Amino acid sequence: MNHPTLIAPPALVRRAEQQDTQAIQALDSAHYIHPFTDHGDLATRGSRVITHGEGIYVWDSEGHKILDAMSGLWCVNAGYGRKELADAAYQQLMTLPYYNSFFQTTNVPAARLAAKLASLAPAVNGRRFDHVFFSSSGSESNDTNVRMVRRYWDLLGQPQRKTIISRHNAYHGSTMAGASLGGMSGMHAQGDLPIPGIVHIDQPYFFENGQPGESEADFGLRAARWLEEKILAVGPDKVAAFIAEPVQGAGGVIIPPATYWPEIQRIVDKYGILLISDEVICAFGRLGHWFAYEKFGYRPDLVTFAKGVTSGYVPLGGVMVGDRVAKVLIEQGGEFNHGYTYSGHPVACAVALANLELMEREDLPRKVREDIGPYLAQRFAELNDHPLVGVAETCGFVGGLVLVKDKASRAMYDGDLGVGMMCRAHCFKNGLIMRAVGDRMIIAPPLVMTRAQIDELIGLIRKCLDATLAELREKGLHA
Ligand code: PXG
Repeated sequence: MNHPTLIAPPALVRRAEQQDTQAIQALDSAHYIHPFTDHGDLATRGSRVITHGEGIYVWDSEGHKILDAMSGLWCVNAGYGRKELADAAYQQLMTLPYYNSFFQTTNVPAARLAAKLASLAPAVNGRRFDHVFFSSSGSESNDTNVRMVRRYWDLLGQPQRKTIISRHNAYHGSTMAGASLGGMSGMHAQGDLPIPGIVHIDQPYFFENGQPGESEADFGLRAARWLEEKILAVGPDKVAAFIAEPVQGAGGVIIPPATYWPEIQRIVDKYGILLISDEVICAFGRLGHWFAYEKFGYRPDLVTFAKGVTSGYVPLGGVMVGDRVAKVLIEQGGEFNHGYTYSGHPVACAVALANLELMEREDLPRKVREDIGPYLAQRFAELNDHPLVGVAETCGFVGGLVLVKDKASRAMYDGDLGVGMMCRAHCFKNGLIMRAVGDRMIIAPPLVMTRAQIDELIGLIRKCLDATLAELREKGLHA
């Protein structure tokens, strides 16, 4: 890589590699409750212990080098081992490790970062994003959105506007509000969710929901109009907001047809409801822009962010608050009874500032938009010739491909067979991290990838698809 990197100091790396994998796995299994994990299953398999990273690669405690095509969990946009991010954290820790922003106080990095983010968020139709609310995660940010949206309508004398419309298979976090806004049925089934006042429409997934003979463009319009139908069903005077990811990430990289977002914009405008763009995955260069609404040309009122703002080096999230909401909250709102201990955490904000400077200097959003994004698109699309692939497509630096039983009819495998998980196991075995969402295999690589590394990635994916196909044939499950 041609940028300065900080690999964990060699002595530390050696120490980590000398750790007895089994001893760590035993501690892990005995004491650590992992997110979204079946612990019975984990105990029998044991955790993979990741010890260090550099550039687009991570290493495990057995010394395996793995190409991380998921940027950790969609967040390590600047790649691993960036010394200046570690330096920024160290400097800030030594200067002021913590102070709150509650009682008429602020701190230097938080104020600077708010201004920086405001300068990066493009105005749309004269509406600006001059204000930012900070949290520590995407989930907290979406909880903030629910509170802020309801407060906004209360202040405007329309307290009956409480309902927020979201989409099935969306992911908006794991707190009570986040999981309710999300459309994951598995999450709703645990804990009596969604909470009241949150309803869902279907996702714009052409591969699955397009009708025979229907063009993708027509499907995009039809899918957007589900929003209008839901607004009318709930009652237009009761709807507060619509929330959506520009491209659904955790749902399996569902890229909406080009007609979808303009029609959504028309509908939210027609009924005057707020639009929340959840860009926890899609912002900070991921789709080739600082913010993804810019790519699709719509005009959100609130933008959720997290992950890539610090490249995941430390936790930070927040909400970009557009003029429409900020004006009401600030001019008419009095005290907004909401906030977190770590809102505007100085270390997180200092790392975010360093990360955004790094991304600006290396011109990563433009690189994704004009260089490595189109190259990834071209190389990833070549996988469409593989017998297991129903469709392979990317948007900026996210991509997804569907594993199918029959290419011609696009028939899917029985979900219980776990073909996606089978493929994921082959990826791990071959030094590649790719995620399986059902039978969709997805990627979101670090934005610092070179073209040669994209070639390496595509070679690895093909190898893993071949291995999956061979296993399916061995088991008599593929012709
Ligand atoms: N919104 C979106 C769009 C997200 O992708 C969140 C909110 C919540 O962020 P926090 O920081 O609270 O986790 C996310 C997070 C997956 C996966 O399996 C994706 C996320 C989190 C965990 C797993 O792809 N995205």
